[in-house]
Amino acid sequence: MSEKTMFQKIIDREVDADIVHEDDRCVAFRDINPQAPTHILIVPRKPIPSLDDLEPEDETLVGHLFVVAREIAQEEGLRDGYRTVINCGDDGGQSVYHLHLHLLGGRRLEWPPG
Ligand code: DGP
Repeated sequence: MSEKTMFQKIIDREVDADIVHEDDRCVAFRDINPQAPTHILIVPRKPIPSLDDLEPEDETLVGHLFVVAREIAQEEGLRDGYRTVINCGDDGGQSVYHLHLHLLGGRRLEWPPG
């Protein structure tokens, strides 16, 4: 069996994280290296490595991640907007191979990304 990712260890409560939301399908916690005043990762419990590994059966799960992102954005008071990002693969800047949705806000974010 392949080694658990850091996010799987957080989901399994083997590694500490600042968890802000948890339900039967996902866990959300603050990024250890925040790029904005609010930087939260929304991670499905299902260990899907990346966006590129999604199956048709994951459609509802991915939608759920975005609904949770919106709920957390409201709780965090991100009234002026926020950004959601999924990095995919090496060129997409993915470093942890357990699918996750970044929620960033609390400052004006630039576009395009580098
Ligand atoms: P990505 O590059 O899209 O794969 O984003 C991975 C993010 O995960 C990155 O912003 C840093 C964060 N991260 C990595 N390891 C840990 C950890 O152990 N705890 C927490 N809270 N975040 C982590």
